[in-house]
Amino acid sequence: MATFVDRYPEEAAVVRATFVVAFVSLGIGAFFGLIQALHRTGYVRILDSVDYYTILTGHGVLLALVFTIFFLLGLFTWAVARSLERPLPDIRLTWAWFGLTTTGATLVAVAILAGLIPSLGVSADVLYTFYAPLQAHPLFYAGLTMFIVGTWMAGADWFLAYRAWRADNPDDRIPLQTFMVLTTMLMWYLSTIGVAVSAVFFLLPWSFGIVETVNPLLTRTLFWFFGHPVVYFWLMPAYLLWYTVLPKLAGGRLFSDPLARVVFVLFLLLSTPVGIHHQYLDPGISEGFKFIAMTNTMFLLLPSLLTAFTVVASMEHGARQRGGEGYFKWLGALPWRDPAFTGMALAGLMFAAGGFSGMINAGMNINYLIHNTLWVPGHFHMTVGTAVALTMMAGSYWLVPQLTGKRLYSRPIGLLQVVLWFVGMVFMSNAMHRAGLAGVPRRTAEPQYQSFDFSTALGSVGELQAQIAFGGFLLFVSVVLFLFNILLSSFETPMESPVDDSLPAPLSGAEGSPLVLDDLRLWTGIAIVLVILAYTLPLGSIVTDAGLFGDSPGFPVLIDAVAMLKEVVA
Ligand code: HAS
Ligand code: CU1
Repeated sequence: MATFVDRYPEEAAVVRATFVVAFVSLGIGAFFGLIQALHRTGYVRILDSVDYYTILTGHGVLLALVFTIFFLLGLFTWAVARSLERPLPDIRLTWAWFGLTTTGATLVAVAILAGLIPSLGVSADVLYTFYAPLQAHPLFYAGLTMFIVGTWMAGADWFLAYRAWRADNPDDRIPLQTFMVLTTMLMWYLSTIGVAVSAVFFLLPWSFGIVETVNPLLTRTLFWFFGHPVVYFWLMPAYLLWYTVLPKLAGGRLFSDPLARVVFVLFLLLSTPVGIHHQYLDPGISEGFKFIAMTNTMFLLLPSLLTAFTVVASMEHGARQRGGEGYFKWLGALPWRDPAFTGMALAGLMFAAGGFSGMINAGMNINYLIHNTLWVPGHFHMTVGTAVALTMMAGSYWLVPQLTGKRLYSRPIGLLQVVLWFVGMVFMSNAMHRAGLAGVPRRTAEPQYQSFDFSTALGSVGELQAQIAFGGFLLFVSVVLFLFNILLSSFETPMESPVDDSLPAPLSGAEGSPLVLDDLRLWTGIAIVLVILAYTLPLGSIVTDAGLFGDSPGFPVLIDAVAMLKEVVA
């Protein structure tokens, strides 16, 4: 079987382009992370603390939004072409969304980094969550809007490919990888409504001075309408790799295709109506709505717990095909020398801990203890920072040879890199969690206060700071090794024999699952109803309390139109 790059050369070129943008963002964002880790622990301060927030905004945007989503764009393009066994409908549309997303991301990055040169008068020190009352230059919101529209176009590209495939295969079940892409994009279309409304109707006109004020709680709630689902937009590509590639790397087969479909349908249904779990301490939202968000969040643990079961069962199946035995000894039979396998397995292992800390976050009462403390960055460096980022790096070791036709430069370096990432993250995220419990705040350049010492139950904050700096340093070294390995792979000689990118059939296939699972219209309809139930009243009360635009009446042109209408009617 020819390698992907031979079968779909044009799609492979787009995937390579998205990976280049993703990896450049990874490198810059990781460098900023090193600066932050050394700065806030007091070891090395190369910039003024006032510039820390520019670097922190760059770190969050380039890593959490650009690196992850550009990798997703490439991975999903690969997965759709591969699993439908056909090229995308029109490569011009594909390059168009790549161009729009890349231009948008570049404008956002320019708006952020311009903040380091005050004379430019452009800044966006709004952190990656960019909610008011922090305000960025219009360039930031314009770039963000372009980026989001570009991702919508990418989704349309993949849906058009699916529709063409469906016309030729009216009775087949949706191939699993395409099913995962389409359900993820449906969730993305629904959840990005919040951030698109916030950016286009409120933040952009506000940053242009067209409206004087916004209602910060409204724009913040619209952000979190999107802000929790976006974490699953990062996670679902990792899950696509854990479900469809990791079993093969383990030498086995996916335990259950139907269970995988159930998991992705649950994410489509439940990802969006929970965003208020980021706002347990926000005034202006009633406790009742927060309680509903908490309850929904607890349901949301199910798809990941199902994943833990399915993926580990698949790994065990692989291990036993390789001669593994016993209750746990089979772990030793797994291919731990393969950087792609070991990176994904370690990412999953850390996600078990990251998920646990997510459960702590989700408890309304216990959240009061950790909200806005360093515990939360501890949580998301295990989730997006490892479950997602390490899986994407590990997956690249398996994907890049298929996209270039050239072998990986060094598997040993790849193995060292993934282990270094895991060890660095253990140090950094564990210390962040513990510092958070001692009350150390997040998003602060200098978390020390006059005549006040944080006291921890175990050890000292100084010891925790050392672990954060040390862990952060290991993570940076790990990224350098990753980029070095990928870069040198591009200079390797082309491989004679094609890469085996075949994926074994699952142990229990789609044919064993109810056809209704593939009824994407039904699941999307239910998802929309759940979002309406979760958000109508909270948003309604927020607008009633403090208006659409806060203290100002809103768009002057709208005000005049309303006044004119009143005159006509009167
Ligand atoms: Fe979270 C805050 C709750 C998952 C990311 N989260 C954040 C923020 C980010 C983030 C970025 O309820 C900060 C936002 C900000 O800047 O303010 N989170 C949860 C819950 C889950 C969860 C309940 N988060 C994620 C994922 C993320 C992510 C995934 C990124 C990808 N999170 C919260 C809450 C807050 C929050 C509150 C607000 C805190 C505050 O007050 O600000 C759940 O989805 C977790 C479910 C996961 C599990 C684990 C299952 C285990 C698996 C591993 C299988 C093992 C394998 C390998 C495959 C139950 C699937 C095994 C290996 C062998 C060798 C066998
Ligand atoms: Cu969340």
